[in-house]
Amino acid sequence: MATLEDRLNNVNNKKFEQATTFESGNEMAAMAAAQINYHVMGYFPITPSTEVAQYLDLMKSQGLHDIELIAADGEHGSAGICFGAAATGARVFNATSANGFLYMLEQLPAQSGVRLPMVMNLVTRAVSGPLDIRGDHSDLYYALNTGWVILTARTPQAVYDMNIIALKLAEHKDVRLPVIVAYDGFFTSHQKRKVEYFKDRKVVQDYVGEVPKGYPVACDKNNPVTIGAHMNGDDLINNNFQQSEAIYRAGQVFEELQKEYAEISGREYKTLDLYGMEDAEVALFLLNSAAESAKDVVDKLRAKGIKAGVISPNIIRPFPAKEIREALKNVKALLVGERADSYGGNGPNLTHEVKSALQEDKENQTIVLSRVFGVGGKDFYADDAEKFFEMTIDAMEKGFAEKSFDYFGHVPGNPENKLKPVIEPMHGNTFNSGLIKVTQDEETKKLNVKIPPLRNLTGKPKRFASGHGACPGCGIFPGLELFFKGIEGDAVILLQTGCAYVVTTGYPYSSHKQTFIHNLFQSGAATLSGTVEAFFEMKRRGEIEISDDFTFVMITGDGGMDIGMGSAIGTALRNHKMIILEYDNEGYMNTGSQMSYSTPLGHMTSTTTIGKTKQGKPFHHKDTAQIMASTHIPYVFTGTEAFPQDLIKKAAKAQWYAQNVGLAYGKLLITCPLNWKSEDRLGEKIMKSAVDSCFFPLYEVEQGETTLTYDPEAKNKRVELAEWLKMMGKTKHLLKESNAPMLKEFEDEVQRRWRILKAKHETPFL
Ligand SMILES: Cc1ncc(C[n+]2csc(CCOP(=O)(O)OP(=O)(O)O)c2C)c(N)n1
Ligand code: SF4
Ligand SMILES: [Mg+2]
Repeated sequence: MATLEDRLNNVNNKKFEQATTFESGNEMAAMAAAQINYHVMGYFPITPSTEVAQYLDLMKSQGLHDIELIAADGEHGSAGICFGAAATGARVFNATSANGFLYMLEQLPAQSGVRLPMVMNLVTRAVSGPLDIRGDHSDLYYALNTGWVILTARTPQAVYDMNIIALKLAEHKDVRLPVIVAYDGFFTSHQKRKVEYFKDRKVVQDYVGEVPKGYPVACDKNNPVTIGAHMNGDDLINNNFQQSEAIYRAGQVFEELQKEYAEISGREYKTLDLYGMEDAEVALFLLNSAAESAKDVVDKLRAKGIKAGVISPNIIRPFPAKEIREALKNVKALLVGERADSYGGNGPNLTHEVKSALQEDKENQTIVLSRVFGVGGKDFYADDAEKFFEMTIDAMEKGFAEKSFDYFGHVPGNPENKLKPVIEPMHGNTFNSGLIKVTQDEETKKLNVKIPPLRNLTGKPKRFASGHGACPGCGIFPGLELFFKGIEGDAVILLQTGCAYVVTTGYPYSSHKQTFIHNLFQSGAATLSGTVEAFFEMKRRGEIEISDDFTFVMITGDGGMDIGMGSAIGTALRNHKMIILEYDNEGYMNTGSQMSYSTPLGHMTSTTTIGKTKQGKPFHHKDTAQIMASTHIPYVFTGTEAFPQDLIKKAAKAQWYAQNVGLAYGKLLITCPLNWKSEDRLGEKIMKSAVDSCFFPLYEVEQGETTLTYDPEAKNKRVELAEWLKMMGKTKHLLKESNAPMLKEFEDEVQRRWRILKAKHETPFL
C-alpha cells in the first residue's frame, strides 16, 4: 500500500537512532509534546482530541515530562491560559476539536495579532449542529482566517514529525506566529499505525533549540512591557501587513525546516505531497487522510494507462499557491474534494483558493471540479476515490465539467421510511398525579409540601422512555425520574451535551416523551431563558395557549456547570422562571471520565491519574450549590436518589418557585459505576455514605435561608469519609497509608464546609 510512511521510510538518511512503535495520532502528538517538554498546556476535553491531554497526564504521573497541565473551565479558558503563558515567554501547547475550537476562536487572532508563538493540535471533527463527534474539516475551515500557520498531518507519523517542526517554525525569528497541526479525528487520531520516534528526546530538543530570547515577554522583570495595547487604523494596517508578511515567510521557513528535519529523521515533508503528479492529466486535491486512500487508486488507474495523480498539501496557511500552480501546469482536470462546505459560496474554501492560484497562470487550462464529501466522519473508501477520478476523467474527455460544484455521498430521503412514534405523545394531565400539595405559609412565606407514600406515585409516567443507552447501573435516570415524580404537569426539558443527552437522542430516535431541546454545552441556561421568555411573550400576545403549570427544566452535568457557569449565573441574576438541575457524577463522563471542577480531591479520573508523581485530582471540589445560592435566587437544593422523599419534596418546591417567583437550582449526586469503578448494585449505598459522611449534605436555601433537610450527626448516622471512599475503585488509593495526608486534607475540607453549613442552618441570618 502506498502509505506515506513506506515512502518516507525509504529515505535512508537517518542520523539518529529511532525506535519503531505502533501508535495513534493522539499518542504521537502527546509523545512529541512530552519530548519537547513544553512549559504549559492549557486544555479542555473534547472528542477526539481529549486523549492528547490524557496521555500527557499519564506520562506525567510516570515522571516522563514536566509540562504544567492546566485543565481549563472551557476552551475559551484554555486558549486564555495558553495566551497568558505564551505572553510570559513559556513554550505552550494545546489540543482541541470542533466546537471546542469554535469556542476559543476569538482568542486565536488575538494571539497571532500580537505574535505569540505556540503549537495547537486541531484534531478535526464536524462542527455542530447537528452534533456529530466524528471527523471532517468544518472546524479547520474556521481556522483559515485566524492568522495561525496551519500544518496538516495525514498519518500518525506525520503528527509526530509535524509537531516537532511546528514549534521550531512558530518560534523562528522570521515567523513568530502560533501554529496549528491539523489531523483527522478518529481516522488519524485513533488508528494505530507503524511509527518511528527518536529514542533520545535530546535529539528533538536539539532540533527545536532553546526558547529564543530577545522578544518582549512578561517574565522579564528588568524590561517591563505592555502587551496588547489597542491601536487605531493607521497602526493596525501596519500590524496586519507585518503579520501577513510573516505568515508568507512561514511557507519558505517551513521548507527549510522540513529539510533540516529530514536530515535527522529520514522523513521529509515538502510543501506539497505529490503522488503520481509528474505527468498527471487528471488529479485529486485532498487534505489529510483521504489522500492516502486515493493514492491506492492512482496505482490502479496507472496500471490501466490513465495518468492520474493526487496532491495533498502539508501546509495550508500560508496557502501554497505557487507550488499548486506548478503541480497543475499540465493537468487537464482536477477534482478538489473537501470535508466541509462554505455554505452558499459555490464551493468550499480550498476550491476557491486552488482556482485563484490557477488564475495567475494565464496558460493554465485545468478544469476544476469541487465536491463536498465525508462530512461527519462519513467514510471515504478507495471506491469513492475511484468515482472522483471517473468524474474528473469525464470532465477531461468532454472538455468541461457537467457539474462544477456538488455534494458527494448524500442520498434523498425516502418518505416510506418515515418513522412512526412508538408511544403516544404525552402532555397535560398525564403527568399530573394531583397527589402533591404545595402551600405557602402565610407568616413565614416558606413552602410546605405534602407528598403521598412513594408507592402512590409509581403510577405517574416516567418522563424518559425506556430503551435509552445509559450504562447498566447508571444513576442519571433513577435520579432524574425521582426528581420528576415531584414535578406535576407539562414540562419543556433542555439538556446540554453530556451523558444524559447522548444516551437519549441518537437520531432518528428520542427517549424524550415531552418537548426536548438540546443546545451547546456552554449555553444551555441562556438557551432555556430564551425559550421561557418566548413562551411567556407569545402567551401574553395571545398567540399560544399554555397551562399555568408548565415547567421549564434545564438539565446539565457537573461539567456543563463548569463551561456553562457564566451562562448559569447570568440566568440566575436575571431570575427567569425555570429550574436548573445539575446531575453531578463528579466528572466529564461522556467524554471518557476527565476531571471536572466538581471532582473531589484525590479522585482518579482520566486527566487526574495516579502514579509516581500524581495521586488524583490536586484541588478541592467546587461547591456549585453555594455559588448558585450567592446569586440570591429564591430556591437552591441538593438531593440524591438515596433519600427519595426528600428529593421529591424539593422538586415540588423548585417547581412552585419556578412557576411563581424565578429560578430554582438543584444539584443531584449521581453514580457513574463505569467511571467510578464501583459495583452497579452499590449505587444507593454509595450515595447514602456520601451524605452520611457529610461530603454531600442534603439541604436547601429557601429565600436565602439555609435548612439542613437531613443531619447525619443529629441522627447518629455520621460515618467516616473512608466508608464512602472504599466503595469506589477511583478512590481506593486514598485509603493507603502513603496517602494519609491527602485524606486528612480532604476530611478537613469536608468538615470545614459542613460546619459552615450547620452554622447557617442554626442561624438564619448567615
Ligand atoms: C465547547 C465544547 N467543549 C467540549 C465539549 C465536549 N464535551 C461534551 S460533553 C462533555 C462533558 C460533559 O460532562 P458533564 O456535563 O459532567 O456530563 P456527563 O458526561 O458527566 O454526563 C464534554 C467535555 C463540547 N461538546 N463542547
Ligand atoms: S458513563 Fe457513567 S454517567 Fe455516563 S451513562 Fe455510563 S454510567 Fe451513566
Ligand atoms: Mg458529569
